[in-house]
Amino acid sequence: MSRSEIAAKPFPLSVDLARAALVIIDMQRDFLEPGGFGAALGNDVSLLMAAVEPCRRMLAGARAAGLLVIHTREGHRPDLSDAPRAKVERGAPEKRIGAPGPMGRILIRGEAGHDIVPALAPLPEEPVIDKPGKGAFYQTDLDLMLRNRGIETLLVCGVTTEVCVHTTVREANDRGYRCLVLADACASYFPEFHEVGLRMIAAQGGIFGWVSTTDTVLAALA
Ligand code: C5J
Repeated sequence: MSRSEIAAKPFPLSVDLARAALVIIDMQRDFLEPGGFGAALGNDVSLLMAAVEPCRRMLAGARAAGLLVIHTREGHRPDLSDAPRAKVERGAPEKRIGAPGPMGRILIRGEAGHDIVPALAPLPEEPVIDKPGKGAFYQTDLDLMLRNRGIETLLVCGVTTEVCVHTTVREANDRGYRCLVLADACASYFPEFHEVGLRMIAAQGGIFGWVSTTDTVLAALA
């Protein structure tokens, strides 16, 4: 694979595709599906579901091009030993992490709602990073995996734009990775946060990274 110049904001990014990885953030049933935890909180999950097809196309393109694909999931151990009290003790007690939810205990590993949506199911050889925080680098072996493979650029998509995507991109940027965020393959329950979140990434000459689209990146991978 070769180097490719990918159109992006705030300026085109030159990507060595052999040193690029696709990172799909938290496309979990509880956040996305009607009948899940996100919906139970009163969110319009169709806003998040809109990112599934762009993510699916990006995933297919990355697999076809032989890119490393990494999936992440936000969640905790069943005994909550990895969940800070400050995180657990937030919101109404019946809607807290570990409480019984519509698809099993909320944000607990192994529960149905914690799983990735079927359309984006990881292949056995694709690493899945189970993360206790919003950022995919915090208390995980993601950085080690990326460095072992010589990865320099992350193509980032998933949900939600302003929370786990943003936190991960900020963490990655500080660790020296170039992050190219796929605007249409990210989503938020709050459209205005999605828009502003993307603008924040590309502002000030790309202060955290670059923003492009699924079609643009797929054309570069083809
Ligand atoms: C993610 C969240 N994945 N919003 N989580 O963004 O709590």
